[in-house]
Amino acid sequence: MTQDELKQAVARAAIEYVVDGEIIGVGTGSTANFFIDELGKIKDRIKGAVASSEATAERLRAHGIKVFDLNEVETMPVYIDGADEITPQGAMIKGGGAALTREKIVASVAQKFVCIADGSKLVDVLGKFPLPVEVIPMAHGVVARKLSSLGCEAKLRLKDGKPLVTDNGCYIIDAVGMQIADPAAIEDAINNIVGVVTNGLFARKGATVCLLGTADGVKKLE
Ligand code: ABF
Repeated sequence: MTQDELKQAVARAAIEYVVDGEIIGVGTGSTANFFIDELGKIKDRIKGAVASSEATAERLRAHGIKVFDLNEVETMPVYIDGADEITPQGAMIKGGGAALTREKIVASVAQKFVCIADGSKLVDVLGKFPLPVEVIPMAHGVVARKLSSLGCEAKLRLKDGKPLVTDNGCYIIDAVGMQIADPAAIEDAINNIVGVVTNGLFARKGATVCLLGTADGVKKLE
């Protein structure tokens, strides 16, 4: 099976977690896109969705799914999204698609986080994938220096030669080469750096369930 077929398989399997008549939180990225396409097929069963990025909102609307502003929603039963890395305990690195802050906000409102990923994302120790950190633009220099002192190479993410600007008008620094043995401690430490909006570690609130696409079928970790 190709990587896309594995992503499609987990996207289909995640439909089981959609609660009829409710609002669902929807993530960002290629796996989440496959999920949105599946959600489009059963859109009459749900009230609508909250999106973790402008790109996801656009795709949801293209399928005729109503997109709610998060401020109109107090809680939702489930948030479904991909990850860049995930441990068997459900701690994740996210933000390769630069949507980490909105993903973390929407996930914080959901009762359950269902992670959908192809099997290549499962790791024992997080950190091979560069850890994204969203920063206030005027603070990118100072934040990069403080991140470097934690033992990584801090690289400002660029797009077309200029700093990539997130949906929130901020920049992303990728922390390369960080060995993340204690994800919750590192999540807290980076969030405590002044100028950081949030970082891509989802450990304090990780995945409740992970659906992993493998050659032997979809495996469930919970
Ligand atoms: C989002 O999509 C991000 O947090 C993560 O960076 C990415 C995973 O991408 P893909 O599904 O394309 O592998 O969930």
